[in-house]
Amino acid sequence: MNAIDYKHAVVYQIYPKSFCSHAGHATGDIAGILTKLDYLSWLGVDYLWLTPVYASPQRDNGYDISDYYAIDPAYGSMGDLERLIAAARDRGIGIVMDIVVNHTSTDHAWFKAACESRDNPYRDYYLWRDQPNGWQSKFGGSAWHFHEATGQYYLHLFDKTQADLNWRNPRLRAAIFEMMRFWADKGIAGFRLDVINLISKDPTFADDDGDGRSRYTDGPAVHDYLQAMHREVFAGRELLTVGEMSSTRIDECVRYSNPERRELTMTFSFHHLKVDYPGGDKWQAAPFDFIELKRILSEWQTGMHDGGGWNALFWCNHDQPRVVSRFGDDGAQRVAAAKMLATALHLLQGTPYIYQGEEIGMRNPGFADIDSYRDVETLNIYREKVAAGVARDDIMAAIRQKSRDNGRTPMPWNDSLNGGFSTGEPWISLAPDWHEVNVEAARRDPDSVVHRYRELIALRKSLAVVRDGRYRCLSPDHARIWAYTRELADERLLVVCNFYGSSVDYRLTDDAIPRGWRHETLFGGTAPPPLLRLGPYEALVWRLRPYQN
Ligand code: TEU
Repeated sequence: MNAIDYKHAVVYQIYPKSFCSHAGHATGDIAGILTKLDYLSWLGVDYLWLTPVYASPQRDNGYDISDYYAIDPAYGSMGDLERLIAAARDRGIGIVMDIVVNHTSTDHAWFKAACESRDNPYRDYYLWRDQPNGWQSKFGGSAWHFHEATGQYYLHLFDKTQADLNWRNPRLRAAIFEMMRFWADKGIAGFRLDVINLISKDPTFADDDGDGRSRYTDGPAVHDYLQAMHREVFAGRELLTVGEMSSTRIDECVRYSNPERRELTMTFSFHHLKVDYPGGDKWQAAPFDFIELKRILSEWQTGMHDGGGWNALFWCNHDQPRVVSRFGDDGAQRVAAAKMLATALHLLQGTPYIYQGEEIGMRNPGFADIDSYRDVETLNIYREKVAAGVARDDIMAAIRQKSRDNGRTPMPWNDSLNGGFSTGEPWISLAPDWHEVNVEAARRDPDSVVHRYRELIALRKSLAVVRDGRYRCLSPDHARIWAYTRELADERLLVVCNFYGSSVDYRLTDDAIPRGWRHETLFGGTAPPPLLRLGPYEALVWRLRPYQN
């Protein structure tokens, strides 16, 4: 496959810390990833996105980079990474590096120099003020931290050990572009850009009537910076570039990803993953709003298609709970629910991302005790809520449902010690069901979730309508069914998904299947239209074509 052929591609996300430890350590390593390339190639994915493996004090699991040019020794060496790039390339798989340029670790040499004095040449690589404003950190508390020795506050939109960079400084921009060229020249196939739509802050640092996000989200110069990055790094190279966009809008994502604008290839947005945040509050246990989920995904499908943008499609990543627990059923109907969720997502327009373990239907681990959690965001929020007097049971119910650690438990490969993740004691416990839910067991069972993922990946490559068809929602108001079509001139897909655990009858609308067209069943039951009976968590997919074809 042509490396930049992203419309046919499927990306697999690896969280190296929890993927596979070759060395038998607490955390995974690059050598461990190398041992799993044959599995990933069997699955059929085109790219592997590695979350950050650079040198880091690991306060935010690598999203706090202290040296962009070095591999963290816990993951291996630069030689290991070069071997991975080459071995993946031999299998037609590209490596996508995660680049974090909104902030660095406070252990980075630039920040240390910036702290030496107010007139140090690196001072202006970061954002300093005499007084904090009202902006809040996304990990809780004020976004400003006082630096005693120089008597000013620095901005940190995330943890206080993650200092925000000053993109208005042309020297900083040049240093970032140079670093990115270094990685591109190593032969990687793309970049995933962490919170890239937060890099341009309102230079007046004015407050808004919330936590400040409207002053730095999709900020004033962000498109200029990305066009500069394109000119300086991406132009003339075949790279998949995906931007992580926090609290963004469709029109902004069209700008980021429409090829004519020369910014990025595609964007991640998160609105569909806030449908279980009641009143916008993540830290309350709550069921998800199914109608809202459909509404948001439908709006993004149509808006991005019409604007010539391109969506990155995903249910899971290292910051999110497991989708089968979240929007499906992690009890008796786990397998059906996981297959249905995969089918609903992979037949949309965009580039699907599979997060490690999603393809075997991994569940949230359900850790009941705060000592089982490792994530900085989870631990901060726990402290904050306890201090505010919230009952521990209420906090723990929310953490069990929402913590980022739900997605970070080690990958279970087989039924041996620690699920084959490592012979050493893992840095965080495995989900307790690993004897049952592991890669070996899934591959053995032809009806398991992993085989559905494999089929969906293959389908995307063989059917033009999966890549190019226009999306139309047939059931925006139905309480249990998400039905949609994808439409090209003489080919359609009909996708009907039951998001709940009991059977339901669904009557197709008259225009779902054009008169004189026939249907071929790709997945699910064979009931004749227009009255369809869907089993619990069933996904039914028909390919529709005119009779004469
Ligand atoms: O995430 C950005 C982000 O907005 C989410 O972390 C979100 O705010 C968080 O999950 C709250 O639920 C990226 C990375 O994916 C994440 O792992 C990093 O912690 C963060 O940036 C900072 O680099």
